[in-house]
Amino acid sequence: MRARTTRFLAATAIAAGACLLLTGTASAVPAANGVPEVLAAAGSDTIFNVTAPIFANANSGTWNTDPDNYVNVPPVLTGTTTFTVPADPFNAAVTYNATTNVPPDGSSAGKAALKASADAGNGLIDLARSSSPRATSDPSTFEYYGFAKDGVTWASSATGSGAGLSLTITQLRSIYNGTITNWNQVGGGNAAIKLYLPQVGSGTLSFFTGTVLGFDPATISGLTINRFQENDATSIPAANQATAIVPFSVAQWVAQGNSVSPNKRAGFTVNKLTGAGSDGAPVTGSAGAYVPAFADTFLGARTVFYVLDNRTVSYGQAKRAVGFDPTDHAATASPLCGGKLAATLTQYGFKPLVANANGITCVKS
Ligand SMILES: [Ca+2]
Ligand SMILES: [Ca+2]
Repeated sequence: MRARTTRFLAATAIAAGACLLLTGTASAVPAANGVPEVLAAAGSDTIFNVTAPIFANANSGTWNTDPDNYVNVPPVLTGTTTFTVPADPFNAAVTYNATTNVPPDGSSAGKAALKASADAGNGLIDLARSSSPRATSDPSTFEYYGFAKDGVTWASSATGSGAGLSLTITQLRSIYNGTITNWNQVGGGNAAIKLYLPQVGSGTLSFFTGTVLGFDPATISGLTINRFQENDATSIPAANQATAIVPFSVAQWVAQGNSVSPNKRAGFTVNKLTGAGSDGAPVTGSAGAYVPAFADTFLGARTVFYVLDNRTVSYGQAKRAVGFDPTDHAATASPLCGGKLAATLTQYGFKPLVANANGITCVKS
């Protein structure tokens, strides 16, 4: 896998002779600066896929006259696959692989890479994809731009022992604390429940354990916790899929069902979780036209973010694609924060945020 560089290279050649013609846009976020920067995002799996069209808009939208190249680093590489973040005036090219230089996998790793880039002044990672909010350990220079809501609920195989069930929040917690151990105790088939949680460092993991469950099952002695790559049911061994219970991002499930993200559902469905502020189905519609259907009051609803560090060398240029400034309104903010990408967000299974009085659809924190 290689980052798309054609536009960047062509634009670099143009900029070399004509950067004075790059007069910027009407945006009140930082103006185009004519410098051909590479803006690389890393971290969360949950918003990896939706970042592709957001960055495509920044790379080829008519609003952006700057010769920048927004690059979306995948959270996981396998086999001999590599991914190169091209060089720019501030940093040499860096190639990630599956073994010796793995990309940041998950929100925490993405934010650690952002901080490391800011500390080093090299601008390797300019944006962190995050499905978890600000942590007390974050540097004060981090800026969170929340741009949509995702839902996290439980999922099971549509052909397994927990197929099609509805669980109460109490039942879900009793399953993950080891009180309920068999699917037949909640109306399913007679089979031991295999507990799965996402990989350590996942924002979905920290949200599911910290907010939905209210405890971390990994701290309970005697429980067997299996790990899988978040939002990827194919990473669960086939022999365990029929009896597994997993947390799953509604957005990722919808995007995979709408064929805008690779389908890694392996026949798993996201299911009803009642008693948690949204008793209905988390998703409605049919294949190709699924939409998220959880209420904003759902305990499993969470905001997703792009995180910037205002110390990084390309901070202002990163903000042009995903942020806004206090004086902005819908027409002057980034397209994402001016509400112009709402249809894209929905297609990828996210609920756009409600616009404020100025039409801004992002929340800064
Ligand atoms: Ca630039
Ligand atoms: Ca950079």
